[in-house]
Amino acid sequence: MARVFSGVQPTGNIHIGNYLGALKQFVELQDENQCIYCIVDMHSITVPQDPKELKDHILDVAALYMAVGIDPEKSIVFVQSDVAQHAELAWVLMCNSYTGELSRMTQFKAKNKGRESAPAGLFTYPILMAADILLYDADIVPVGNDQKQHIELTRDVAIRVNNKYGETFVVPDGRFLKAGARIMALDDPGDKMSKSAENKHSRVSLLDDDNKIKKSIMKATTDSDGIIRFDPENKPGISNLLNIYSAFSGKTIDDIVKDFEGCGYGDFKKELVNIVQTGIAPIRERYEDIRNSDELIRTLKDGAERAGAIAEKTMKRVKDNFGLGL
Ligand code: AQP
Repeated sequence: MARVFSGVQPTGNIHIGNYLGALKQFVELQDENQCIYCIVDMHSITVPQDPKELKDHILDVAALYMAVGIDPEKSIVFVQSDVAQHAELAWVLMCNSYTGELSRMTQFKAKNKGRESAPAGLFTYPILMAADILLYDADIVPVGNDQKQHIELTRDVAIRVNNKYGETFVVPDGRFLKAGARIMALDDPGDKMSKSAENKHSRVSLLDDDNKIKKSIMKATTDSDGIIRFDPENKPGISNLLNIYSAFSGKTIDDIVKDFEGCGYGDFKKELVNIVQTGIAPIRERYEDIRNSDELIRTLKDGAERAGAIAEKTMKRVKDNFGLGL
């Protein structure tokens, strides 16, 4: 059985990009693998968070995990800051990584745009992510395309440590889906869809009601030639919508383009609204029940205990190999 690890930041409500790029894979993988899914709250504080909102978002994301189909009987689900070894291992890895490689990370460059000085945590974020993954000897890391560079860095650091200190870490592989690997913002298809973007119509969140879904999709930026064709380079807006359509319907993009031959963007968008509303409604309904149940906290505490036991074993191996402690 392969070990799977991944996480989502509690920085807001999960959107269809997170769902199609990552969460759908989380669910697919849990029958055949040992899966560990984390709510990575320590990552979220690399940018300022309101403490009360953060606490709520942790539980929102946890409830959404279960609502999309993650089963805590099959998978371990927990909150990152409840397992102290994440921070402990991150320090060890930071001592084995370089400022040069971290400054090449495109996500850091994007989040740091326009600032004179960045929080050190924003800069070292990919190392905390490497620690999350390596702590659990993960073989597979299901993520969206935006995390490709961070997975590569994780592999580089793992190989570097193994070469220097002897076999310490499993070298993981990223797992990326074809249809949902990179969903772009609805208002600007040059940017990826993001939880924390200011314009709420840039995304569809899993908790949006039907009205909001309709508004956001109908307002989505397209182009002026009005022809439904998949061409991400020259027609990024409609290509993004085709991608979303394909991921929700399971149809190939070629088939969708054929189905809508001769139709305008308005007709296509109306059908997309329908498909997304239908896909999201059952998740939203399940979420309400789960979010309001006492079971949620118990599940997360139990998950932290199970994750902590694995993390402790890895840290013992790391400390032994590095000569740390008594
Ligand atoms: N637009 C996207 N398309 C496909 N996959 C995506 N992911 C994120 N955005 C897209 C994947 O979702 C998982 C969880 O992401 P995260 O919460 O750890 O952080 P992120 O990548 O920074 O996501 P956001 O939504 O953009 O959050 P903020 O606004 O807080 O930065 C990851 O597997 C990611 O690849």
